[in-house]
Amino acid sequence: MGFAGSGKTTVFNTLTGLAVPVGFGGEVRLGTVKVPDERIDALSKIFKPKKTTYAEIIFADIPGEHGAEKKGLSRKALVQIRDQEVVCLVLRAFPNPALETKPDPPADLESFHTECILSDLDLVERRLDRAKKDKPDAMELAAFERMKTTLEHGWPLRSLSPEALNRDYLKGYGFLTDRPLLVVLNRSEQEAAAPLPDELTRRLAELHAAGMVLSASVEAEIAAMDPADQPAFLADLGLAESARTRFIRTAYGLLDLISFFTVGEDEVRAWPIRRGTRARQAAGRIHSDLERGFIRAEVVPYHVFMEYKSEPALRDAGRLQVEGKDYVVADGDILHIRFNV
Ligand SMILES: Nc1nc2c(ncn2[C@@H]2O[C@H](COP(=O)(O)OP(=O)(O)OP(=O)(O)O)[C@@H](O)[C@H]2O)c(=O)[nH]1
Ligand SMILES: [Mg+2]
Repeated sequence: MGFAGSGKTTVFNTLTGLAVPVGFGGEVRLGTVKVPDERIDALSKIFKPKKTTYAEIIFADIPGEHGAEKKGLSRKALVQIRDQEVVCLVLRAFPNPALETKPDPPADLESFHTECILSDLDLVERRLDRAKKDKPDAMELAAFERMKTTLEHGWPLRSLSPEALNRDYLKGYGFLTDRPLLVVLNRSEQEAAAPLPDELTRRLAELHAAGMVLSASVEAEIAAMDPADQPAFLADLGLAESARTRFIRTAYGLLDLISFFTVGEDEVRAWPIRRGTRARQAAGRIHSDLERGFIRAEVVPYHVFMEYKSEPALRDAGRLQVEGKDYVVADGDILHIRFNV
């Protein structure tokens, strides 16, 4: 997401390695990126499966609103965000000759935030108005009143902890300020490696958002090169890692994601989940039947598996952990779900 000409499509190209034409407008585009994982590479070497599946991130590039008198987010764009799990806001920090205004990232961040607040407030107020007629659940009403006060103070809904706000009442609404927010500061090439300014870092902390810096046009060119050539070009910019690698790490940190693995001759696969997910819910990521008919999980931490390198060897050594539905899955766990439906 972002205002017109902030470099969204260029950022999209940088992250996906695609070469969608930049310049104004266009349609919504999707691009998929595999999340590299050396553990999946190693497991794949051992199992030689028919299929190796990495975790994926699907990016949607949503065009900005052009020609409008004052800049803003289009209705279409706002509707689009509702479908996304995470919002990535691109802030322009480079001079764009096609635009009259000078770059002002902090101001753009505030306008974006304000639009999202107003849009959410509108939904909340409409619900509260309706509540005057229908017979509302007192707890639901309290949740919406709480949301109203929060938004009126200019605070995003994501700042409310699960204890402070029961999100069961929010299902089907798609509140914009409840989405995790990752802000990308899109800079000129000369500043590609400079850290995020303190002012922005502080504001992002208040908004419960994560941030990162990139220089989209030059990094998009690098992303389109042969992977072997990329490190040298990145080093010239003063960067140790590609924008994609930095983005994935920031997004995983923001969402507190970890991966568990499933292995076998058919497929070796990574499954991203939120930290704290229990075995039964994790099984549901694979298939709803596995969640419904969950019996137990056989668990082997990745580093333990790599000591023995085969399931029979692990079994003989008594290193297969058997866990129930409430087991909290750890990063790198290899799971085998026993189920019955
Ligand atoms: N110098 C410089 N130019 C950039 C950078 N990122 C994007 N641009 C240029 O800015 C212009 C707009 O970039 P786009 O990626 O099309 O911007 P957008 O946000 O997708 O635009 P809309 O979808 O029309 O809102 C293009 O001419 C880009 O080449 C950057 O990091 N540095
Ligand atoms: Mg675009």
